[in-house]
Amino acid sequence: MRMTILSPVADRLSKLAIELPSWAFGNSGTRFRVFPQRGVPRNPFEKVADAAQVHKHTGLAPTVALHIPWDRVEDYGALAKHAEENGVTLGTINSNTFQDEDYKLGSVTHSDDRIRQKAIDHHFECIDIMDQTGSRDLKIWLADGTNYPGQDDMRARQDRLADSLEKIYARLGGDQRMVLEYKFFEPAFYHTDVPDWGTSYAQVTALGPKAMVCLDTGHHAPGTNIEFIVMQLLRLGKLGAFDFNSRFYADDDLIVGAADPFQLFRILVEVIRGGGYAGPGTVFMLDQCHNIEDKIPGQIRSVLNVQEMTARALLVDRDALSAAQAVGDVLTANTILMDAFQTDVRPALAEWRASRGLPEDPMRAYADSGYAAGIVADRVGGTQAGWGA
Ligand code: PSV
Ligand code: MN
Ligand code: MN
Repeated sequence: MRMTILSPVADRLSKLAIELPSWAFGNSGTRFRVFPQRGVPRNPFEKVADAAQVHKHTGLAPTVALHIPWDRVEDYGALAKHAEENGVTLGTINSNTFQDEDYKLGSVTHSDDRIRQKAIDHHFECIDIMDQTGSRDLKIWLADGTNYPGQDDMRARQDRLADSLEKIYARLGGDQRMVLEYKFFEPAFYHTDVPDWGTSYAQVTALGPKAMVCLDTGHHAPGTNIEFIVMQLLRLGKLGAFDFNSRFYADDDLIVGAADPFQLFRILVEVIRGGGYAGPGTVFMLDQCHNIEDKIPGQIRSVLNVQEMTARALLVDRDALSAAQAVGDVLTANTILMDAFQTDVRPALAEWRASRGLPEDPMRAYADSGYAAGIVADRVGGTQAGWGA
């Protein structure tokens, strides 16, 4: 690669890896309507094949996260082999305790021991699956909460949560981890049992080093300074994973970097500053759905957005920034950050791709590949993604 603005950071840029959600490839929508698309996967094998297309054209997405039971199969070894044959591997296993009748009033926080044990057992099943897929991480997001003040004892629920998580944690193998995701509301509207990073942090810290926090960028109140939370969790050694997506109003799950690219940049600046970039500690995942746009190009655009903002964040002149900060030069410090954000890295990224044998324009390469027409012709009766439907 000839010298470009990215040459000084090219090696670090090549370390970027983003995990794709299997559920992004199935049909999804809102509670108002699901608009089905032709050619969507009919099973987890086809979801993995579609995810592999994203990696093939971008080199950025080597792993695929599964969601259980949506991605339940007879033979997980066969699914892992299929992934490898397609050039990717299976990543995080997501549990799901939000679609079963029994969990109306809670899952791992439920006051009924039978239901609580059922939720714990589901997580044991997820860990068994991790053993077969070779996945390291179990991701737990809980819909648990209440709708009305007085509906239940929030403190007792927190205690049951701690107890359940302890049992799940005890099942993890030596190299396995758990990440606990927080969300401030929905589907519960009065209180949520893991509403914020502080609660997640308190719960995982009580468990031990294999339990970490998962930060979903769409799970905060409007105006929240998410990069501050990123800084704090990295400082505390507990930022286990991101679920990247964009929001305008609530849990919108739009394409990452689409709504507020500057926020994504600021988050990535703190990730790099805090040592969370490209190490084993903090996984970059997407948690998105594509309700009205095509799914594979939607995921390609998403990983390219992350790459673009990562490149800009890597370009921040750290030494100059520290010097300006040290002397309290407010405007210079701000200018240094904004210079990096406002750098157009797209031409240099195209060259960076070409130098690695990747298409300069992955969106175009996918469009020209004929894959979309192939799946439309081959697949009839695709699956519901399971979320938002
Ligand atoms: C909940 O809103 C969430 O973001 C959790 O990560 C779930 O695993 C995911 O959605 C399901 O799509
Ligand atoms: Mn999420
Ligand atoms: Mn969400």
